[in-house]
Amino acid sequence: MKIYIDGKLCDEKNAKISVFDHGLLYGDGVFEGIRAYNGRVFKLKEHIDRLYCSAKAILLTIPMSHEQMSKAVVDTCRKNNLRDGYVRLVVTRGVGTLGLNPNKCEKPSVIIIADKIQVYPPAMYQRGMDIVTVATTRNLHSAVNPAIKSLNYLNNILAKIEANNAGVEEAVMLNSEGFVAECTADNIFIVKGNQLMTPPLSAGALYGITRGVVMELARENGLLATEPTLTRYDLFNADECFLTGTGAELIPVVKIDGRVIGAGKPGPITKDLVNRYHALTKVSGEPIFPVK
Ligand code: PXG
Repeated sequence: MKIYIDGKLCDEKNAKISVFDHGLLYGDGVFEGIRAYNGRVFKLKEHIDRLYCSAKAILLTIPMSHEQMSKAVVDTCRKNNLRDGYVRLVVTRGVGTLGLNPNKCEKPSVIIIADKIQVYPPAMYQRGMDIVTVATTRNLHSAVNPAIKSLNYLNNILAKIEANNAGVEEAVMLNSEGFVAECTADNIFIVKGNQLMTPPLSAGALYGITRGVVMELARENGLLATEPTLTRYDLFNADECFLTGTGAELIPVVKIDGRVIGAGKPGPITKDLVNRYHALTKVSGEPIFPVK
């Protein structure tokens, strides 16, 4: 595997960064997780735009244009002969001194890894997933804003550990007011009647790219897709529930905190959206290989 680091492609064993990089020392940086399907990078523009928004929010100037970044992602996929896989795009504050002042960092580093991903076992997509609400709340907007996809994922990792300790794979995170925000690496949706609902960004949800695609697919299909504030009560009494994320795609949820959701199996609206999502991933996206 070849890894892109600051304009150069290195062998995996030589793909190293400095121990003085503030991405390591302080989690000072931003990232994106992107998928490639059928020789195309899915929703590349949306991911690149979000990366630059995250960077702007932490006053990090990425030393490349949006176009150069998009090209670097596509080129890295092509050089790795990746048709279906996962791209991790990381921008760190760069090498600095021991002291957290970001002004002491010379230049941000850009890293692109094009690999494979398997977030959840395949059977879980068929059966549906059990999740639990955890005690660790989503970051406050006044602290590290939850809209920033920063290298500082410790809050989410703590929530993930709580989920693991409870014997499940994902955690529902509430915000500090007790409203549902999202999961540790996925947005959450419920279906009630012909309405699809997901927490608003103001509740502490990440502006998920998959979330946006699913809202669009739902509306195209005549569903009402809204973003109300949701409580655990709303989750427990939903007809259907599923999670969305670049890594997870769409995964049905059948139990939350011991409460069976709907019929206790993946619901018809969820299944339909899963099919529509997969169909879209196959035909849309930035081509990795020259189109003949
Ligand atoms: N919330 C959080 C906190 C996330 O990190 C999502 C929601 C879903 O957003 P997208 O844009 O992907 O629909 C994420 C995304 C991984 C991995 O390494 C994590 C994400 C994406 C891809 C891979 O587990 N998180």
